[in-house]
Amino acid sequence: MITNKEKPLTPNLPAIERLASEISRANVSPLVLVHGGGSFGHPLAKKYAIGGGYRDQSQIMGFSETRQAMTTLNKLVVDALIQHNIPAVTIQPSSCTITKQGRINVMEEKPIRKLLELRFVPVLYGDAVLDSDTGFAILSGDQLVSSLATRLEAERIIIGIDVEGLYTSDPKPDSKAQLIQHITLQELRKMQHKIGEARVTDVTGGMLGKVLELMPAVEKEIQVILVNAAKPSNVYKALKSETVVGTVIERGETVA
Ligand code: IP8
Repeated sequence: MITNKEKPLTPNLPAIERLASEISRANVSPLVLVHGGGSFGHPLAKKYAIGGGYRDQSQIMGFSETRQAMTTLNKLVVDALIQHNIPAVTIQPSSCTITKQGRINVMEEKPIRKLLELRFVPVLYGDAVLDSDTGFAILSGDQLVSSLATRLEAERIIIGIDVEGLYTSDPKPDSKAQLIQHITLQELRKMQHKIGEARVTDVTGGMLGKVLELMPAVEKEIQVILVNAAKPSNVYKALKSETVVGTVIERGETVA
């Protein structure tokens, strides 16, 4: 969404600019922002198979390049935020996190807490990180959001995507696919098998995998809202807790 997915290393500057202005207008505090890798992180991570961990020296330059590409995208985001008068400060995930088998294992969160205390807006992103077992790994923005929200006891997580939310099936090939406007953890667990069944990653068009990553946060009673950030004002409305088309995920009744 904040990059042009078809073209490697190409930002979507109008989208970055618009989202920065929506976030500024909403004026929510405390706030932590996390962005993904888009066409900056993903093509390089794929080219050098960073997600699979260290195999040989040929990946070493690729790891550096992936990290550097992410700092380039992050700078564009933070520049736009600062221009809109948001006191944004980057926290580089790869400098404060170590994963174990791709899952966050060590995370120094004190600088983030301190920034929030002083009313800064910490900005993090999906990153290539060091891994205690596999050498390195890709830490997705989704895993980061879920873990951070839980650690910082966030009230809500707003996920800006380029579709309306979670669908019953992939809306691209399936015209009968319906937007799920509200789903509980229990209902989500029932959908979980769909991922296993499908040979392709995700039958709901990539969204179910994303949502499952957020389940640990929902379990802690943190509400998750998925909105189409490609549509102007959606992120603003979600930040202001106004009604907005999307998917709300809540813990619901205690799950047996
Ligand atoms: O876009 C992945 O983050 P995501 C970041 O949130 C990299 O999955 C470096 C590919």
